[in-house]
Amino acid sequence: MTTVAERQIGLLGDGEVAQLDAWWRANNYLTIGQIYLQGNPLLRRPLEPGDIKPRLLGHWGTSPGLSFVYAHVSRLIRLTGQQAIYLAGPGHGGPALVAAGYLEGTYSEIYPAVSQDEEGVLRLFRQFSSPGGIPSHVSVTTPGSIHEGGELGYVLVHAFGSVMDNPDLLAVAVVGDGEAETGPLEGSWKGVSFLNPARDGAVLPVLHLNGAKIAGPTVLGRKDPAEVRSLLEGHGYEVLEVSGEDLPGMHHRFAATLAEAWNRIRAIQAAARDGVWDGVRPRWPMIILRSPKGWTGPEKVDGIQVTGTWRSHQVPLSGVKDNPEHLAILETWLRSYRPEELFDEGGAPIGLIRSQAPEGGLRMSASPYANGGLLTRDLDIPDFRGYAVDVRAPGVVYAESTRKLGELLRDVYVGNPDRFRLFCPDETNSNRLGAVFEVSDRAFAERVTAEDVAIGRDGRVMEVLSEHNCHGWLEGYTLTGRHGMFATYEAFAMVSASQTVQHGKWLQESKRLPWRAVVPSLNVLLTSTAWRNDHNGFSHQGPGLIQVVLTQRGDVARVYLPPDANCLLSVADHCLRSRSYINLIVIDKQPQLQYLTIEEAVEHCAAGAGIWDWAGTDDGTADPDIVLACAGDVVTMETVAAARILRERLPKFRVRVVNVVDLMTLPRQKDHPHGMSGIRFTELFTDTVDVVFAFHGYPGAVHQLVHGRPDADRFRVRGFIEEGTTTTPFDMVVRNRVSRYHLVMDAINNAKRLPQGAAELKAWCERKLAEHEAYVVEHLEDLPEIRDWSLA
Ligand SMILES: Cc1ncc(C[n+]2csc(CCOP(=O)(O)OP(=O)(O)O)c2C)c(N)n1
Repeated sequence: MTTVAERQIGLLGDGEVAQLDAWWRANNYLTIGQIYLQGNPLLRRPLEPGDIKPRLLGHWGTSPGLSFVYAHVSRLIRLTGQQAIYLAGPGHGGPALVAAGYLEGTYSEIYPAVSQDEEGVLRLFRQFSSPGGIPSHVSVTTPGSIHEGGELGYVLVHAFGSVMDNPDLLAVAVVGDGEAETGPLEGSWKGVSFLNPARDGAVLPVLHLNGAKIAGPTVLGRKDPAEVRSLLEGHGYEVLEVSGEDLPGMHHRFAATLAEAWNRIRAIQAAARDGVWDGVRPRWPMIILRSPKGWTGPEKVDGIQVTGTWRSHQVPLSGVKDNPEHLAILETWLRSYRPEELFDEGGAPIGLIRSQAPEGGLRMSASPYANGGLLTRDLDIPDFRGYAVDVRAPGVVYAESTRKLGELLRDVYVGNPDRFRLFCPDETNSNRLGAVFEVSDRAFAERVTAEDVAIGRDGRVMEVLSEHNCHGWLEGYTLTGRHGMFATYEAFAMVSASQTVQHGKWLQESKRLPWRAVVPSLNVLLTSTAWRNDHNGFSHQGPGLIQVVLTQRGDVARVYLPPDANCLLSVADHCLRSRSYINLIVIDKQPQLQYLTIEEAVEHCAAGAGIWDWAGTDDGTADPDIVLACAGDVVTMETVAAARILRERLPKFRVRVVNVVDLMTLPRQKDHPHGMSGIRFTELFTDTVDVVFAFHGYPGAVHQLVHGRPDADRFRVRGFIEEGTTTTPFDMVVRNRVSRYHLVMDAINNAKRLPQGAAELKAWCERKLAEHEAYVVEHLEDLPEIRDWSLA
């Protein structure tokens, strides 16, 4: 990287002001053109109503602030060679970022039809916010973006995730003041408490206090500036401020402030990298930019103030096609940027503007960091078979399955010191993944005391009590090409469920764009599940994320419910190697019965679902009397136990046990790429026999999945029906009517052929349930025959 004196970066010569100003004017012009124009793109003649789009869509208000910052960061890159990416928190300022990519040439390189001439400018305008075109937000289609900014609140989490283990990267993250009111954003300032200046890159937050959101003032915009400063200083930042609207004064002041911030970052990093860091968490710089919303736009419209107010948020001039006065204001506004000076005869940006762009991949719109698949290197994963539980017979050995995964992840850490991280809201040990601490501490940049265990500056296990931070950091980490896993309590995955949805949309969209290199999958491990949160009560019982992921498109959504440790290892290995999916893995952390040898597990997981001959009484010669199906560890145990009861007490009753690991094998092939063939479905579930399906999550999910399969109504699904409290493990399955006794009764009630003794067995089940109820109230734990149950 070039060494440039602070004075040189911070001081703008006259030529540089002209250059910055021209670039910014061109960007503003192109932004407004995208919102308004469908013809006459460079105003080579007077504006006419026919030049105006029929539907005026887009956001002007935030855009000039976004492009102002962009212009200055580009200049910094040119002077210093700094690798930087740009994240626009108010992503609704999409046209400004699209315009930036266009002015840097990247847009035309990726989308040649949007050429560097008048025709290309027209295409740029016409495609924006129009059918078959590009969305109004900074989206997957926007070169240089890893952050859509549609659902506000995540700009800093993405920025922090992107710089972890990327020591050369600077992530400039513009935070909207409306966005700053969201819970996730407020929690995300804490990212600095987890950065290591020697090993990680830097985030430069630019809090853009333009004072307004869609329809009113913002909290931070109206607060006493001293309070805002205290708030951010309290988070650990060195706060630099720039305010005003005067030009070129704002250019001078912003350039000086940006230079100060960058030099401060470089000094922090140099100290840490030269080994002279005292270990105290650095006070990273950030910038507060106060500039008017809709800066440089029409001051007043119809006598009402627009610039500097919420009225400039979207389209400050409406009804332009039919309102000659508004048409005239628009023309004056567009001409105020002097387009004839900015674009040459052919319509290409003039050399002065083009020379503002950094070289090649240093252009923020072309940064490989923002197209992370280009930088992805496969994980070095040891053979997962080496971590297997020794299963000599099914249903005999108990083991903590996630502990085995923890051992595998430990060795993934060892093999990939620069490209794998585990993200977890303070539960790594609780989730039995603590083996990772044998090789890495938790990352922590705040004060460490003698009482702390496995916490330190060099740690790379990310623990912060914020599902939003964990999820968002992992997104930023994977979108810049690295791999990871987010492990969380099942119930609280709902805290960040919306992020899961948004990331799924991003992945889905990116598959349509050949220039977007595929990135590693987002792996989410849900553990401490509903069925074993009996000690924590109803608040901790919620398997809702499965439901959420099921609704996502088949090209991105994957849900796995490994029943035991060996299946978990096989599934985890598959997910860690995969690309561009949301992989949801659900398995509890408590000691649980183990069923399959590692080789059987590999085969079972590859098939996604299979008949467990050893569990049932179905000899395969004819259709069984009933199919007992299961997906999920605890309900699998109940199913295997139910099958055992039926075998012992109704030996002539033919029971088939089917276990489903990959939930997405259930839908039809046309509904999901993992869907099993009709022939295979019939082999497992028959076409006519009733299926009692014990499911880990909400029963409706299975009904949704088997929709369209032969006689789907024969699926009787038991699952979590929102019955929960502080109780025993078995009482949880009883309360939700998915216990072994309920399954036996369901099997009897739904079988077409009933052997003798069925009525007596049902009565026996009722007695067992009554016995259970009385026992747990009296002894505060489950019956020994339940607690210690196995197939031994
Ligand atoms: C989570 C979320 N809630 C609501 C919205 C709707 N919305 C879009 S823009 C906006 C105002 C944003 O204000 P600010 O962050 O200050 O951005 P700017 O003023 O720069 O446009 C709102 C509420 C959203 N996009 N995301």
